[in-house]
Amino acid sequence: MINNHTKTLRLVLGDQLNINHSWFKLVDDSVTYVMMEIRTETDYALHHIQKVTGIFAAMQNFAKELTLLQHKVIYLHLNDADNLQSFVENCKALIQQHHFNKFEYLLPDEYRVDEVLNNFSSTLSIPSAVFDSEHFYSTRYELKDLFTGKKTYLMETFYRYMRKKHQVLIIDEDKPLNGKWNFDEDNRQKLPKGHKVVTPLLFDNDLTLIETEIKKAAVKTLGVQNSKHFIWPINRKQSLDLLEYFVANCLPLFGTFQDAMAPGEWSLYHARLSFSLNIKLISPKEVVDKAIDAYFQNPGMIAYHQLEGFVRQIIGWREYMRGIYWSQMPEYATLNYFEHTAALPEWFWTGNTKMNCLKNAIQQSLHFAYAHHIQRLMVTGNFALLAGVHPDEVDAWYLGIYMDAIEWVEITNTRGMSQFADGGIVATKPYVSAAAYIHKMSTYCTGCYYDKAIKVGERACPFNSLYWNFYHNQEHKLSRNPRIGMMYSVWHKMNAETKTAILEQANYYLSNMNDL
Ligand code: FAD
Ligand code: DLZ
Ligand code: SF4
Repeated sequence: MINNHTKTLRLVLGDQLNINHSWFKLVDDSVTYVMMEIRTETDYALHHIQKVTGIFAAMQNFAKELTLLQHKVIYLHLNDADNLQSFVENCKALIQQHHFNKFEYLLPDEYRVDEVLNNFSSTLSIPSAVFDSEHFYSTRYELKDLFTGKKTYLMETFYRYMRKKHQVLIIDEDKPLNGKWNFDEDNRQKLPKGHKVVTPLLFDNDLTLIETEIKKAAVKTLGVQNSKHFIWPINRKQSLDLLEYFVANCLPLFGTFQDAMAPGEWSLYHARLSFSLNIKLISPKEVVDKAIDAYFQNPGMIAYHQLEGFVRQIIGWREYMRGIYWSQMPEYATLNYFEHTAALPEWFWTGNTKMNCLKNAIQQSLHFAYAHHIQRLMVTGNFALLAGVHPDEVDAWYLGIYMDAIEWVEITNTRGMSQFADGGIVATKPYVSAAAYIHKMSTYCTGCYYDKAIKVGERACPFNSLYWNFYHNQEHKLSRNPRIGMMYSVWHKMNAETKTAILEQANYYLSNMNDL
């Protein structure tokens, strides 16, 4: 029964746009929802302009949807005169003005905001309550509990646990469908010459008014956009359309070309659903169920390894990263295993480098606020690690530049998987490579100023010397890693002259990083 004397203020954050949440099932006159565009959120990172515009658009659409459903909504726009520009100050003021006698919010995904709202509610003189966001498969601390007492947090262990627990692609209660948990060996090919990649589904949203407001407020952003034809999904319908398009057009080749890279091809067979997922316009379960339905409804069209690889990204990697985040924060944000100190090269902000792989990955990121996983891991991330960049700098870049960058999933991927700054919690070895890997998976090296095949000399690919320089410098930390031992035997077998030349070349590049 609804208590008429209660007047509740419920806060909905910009990444909590889950219309299927139980909060919204019942219209309750005693409840008012508040959503706010605020400077603490626009300014905690230097965000891509498309990310700020897209989040505001999605928030505004969500508020409209709630209003249409007859919910009471207060929406504070960025330039509203009464907007105090912080969650706490706005909520405080609203509670006072409207005499709310209860405050409720949904569990934030970010440690920073969690702390703020926790402190706020504990100092309030009115009762408060916090609710689950009803989005993820797992709870905040489920991974931590699963690995209690264990030294390592293997993703594969977590993935199998999740498959069994949620009965996803499982037979006889606990056995993987088709006999194996992981079919990755069938995935990951280079794009064949002449292969025509599927055209990405782009939306055509006119967000010029939102862009004008962001500019009026002089919010500092990076990257570019065409706000008259904004390409990302900004509501649930568009997110579902993108999901539909993905399963019909991209899933059949998702795994095959998951790690492929080519100039001009910015999304290949990737889903580009991470933005919709991370702001909760759609749920991971909807995405997984849709992909599985497509597989069973179109026998022969989607091979099992494509489906399994995709499902693993969502119920494996995505949930795993969230679990790692909540098991390790706040210390995680301070980890710097290799004690790296260098600054990010200036061209990370422009893409103006002669290194073709980096130029492509960075320029497309500035253009689309998107790069796929292997571009993030094996091009930009690989370079930052080999160049000894401080993980704070690397994190700040990744937290700003991508549409999907929210700290819980950004920092675990960046500081953990990509920079190995956690010393091996997420990854079992650093993801570094020389030019050979980039050439194996891409066509970037053809037409590059640098020569992929040489380690030393004016045109030597910087990855080649930086790679050995990194292993050489970190031998005391890495040589006992059983997955790396082989590399050290190769390094030790090189003659002293060659080694010196490689290290000199690397040092030259490191001293002239902005000119590469
Ligand atoms: P697809 O390749 O189509 O994969 C499908 C879905 O699987 C994604 O939408 C995503 O929800 C999930 N997924 C795949 N890989 C991962 C992963 N490693 N961790 C978590 N979820 C995953 N992802 C973010 O959502 N936000 C980030 O800020 C982010 N930062 C990253 C930084 C680095 C250095 C690296 C290496 C990876 C990062 N990722 C991040 C993970 C991954 O690159 C993106 O999720 C993916 O590129 C999003 O594009 P997509 O939707 O086309 O993904
Ligand atoms: C990323 C972002 C931006 C740029 N702006 C807002 C905002 O003005 N209001 C808001 O509620 N959320 C915004 N977000 C997403 C938040 O950063 C996200 O909701 C919090 O980090 C909680 O995880
Ligand atoms: Fe990148 Fe080196 Fe290949 Fe050039 S040669 S594209 S820098 S890996």
